[in-house]
Amino acid sequence: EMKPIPLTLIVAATPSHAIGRSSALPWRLPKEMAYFARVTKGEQPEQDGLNAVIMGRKSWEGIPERWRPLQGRINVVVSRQDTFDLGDAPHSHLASSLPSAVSLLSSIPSTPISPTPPKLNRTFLIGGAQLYSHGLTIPHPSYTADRILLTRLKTDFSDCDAFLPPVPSATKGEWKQASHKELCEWVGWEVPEGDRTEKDRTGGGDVVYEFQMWTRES
Ligand code: FOL
Repeated sequence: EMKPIPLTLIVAATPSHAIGRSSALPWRLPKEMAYFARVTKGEQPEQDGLNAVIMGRKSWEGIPERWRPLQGRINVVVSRQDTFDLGDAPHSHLASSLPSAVSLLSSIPSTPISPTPPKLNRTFLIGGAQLYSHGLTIPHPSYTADRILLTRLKTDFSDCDAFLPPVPSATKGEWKQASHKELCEWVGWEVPEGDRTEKDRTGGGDVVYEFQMWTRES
């Protein structure tokens, strides 16, 4: 019996749980994106290894090419197309399902560039809708989605086509919102508390959001 590896979902969602439009984010919020990058890279004082991000194929395609793979993190892309082309991105891997992505991470192969496999620190599920839904609803012995870093946007966006599934409460324990202090302790640095206002750089207006953490007992 193997101990399930903890997965942290990280997501920004509107009041109607919208997360995406045409494989991309409906908004451009540089400070919110900087939070995503800083949290997923990780800066725990004791951190030795690399964090990993697992994402679906459409999410990979939605990341601007110049940012792919997400630097300083092991990237795993989930696609049913076994020939899907990731390019020659370093630290990037293709898996056919979420369980395969997790199992791949537990045995990262060494490459000519990194003759020793990097030590794996935290693993984040970064979307999109299909993968969040799998992570939250389908139990598997190899992993447990026990934490959500939710950026709760207080503004809605039109024409979205991807939504966060309603967080299940009946199965596998209740989700509880952690305190701001617990969020800071978990990420290892001082996260801004309460409502933040940032201008949407796609040309929209001001967007108000809050950084939250939710956890459940596995
Ligand atoms: N979670 C949160 N809180 N916000 C998000 O925007 C978000 N986005 C995704 C998943 N979870 C999220 C998936 N979409 C990039 C682009 C799209 C994307 C995720 C990441 C991206 O370009 N990231 C770079 C940019 C860093 C920067 O601009 O500062 C990175 O290095 O992470």
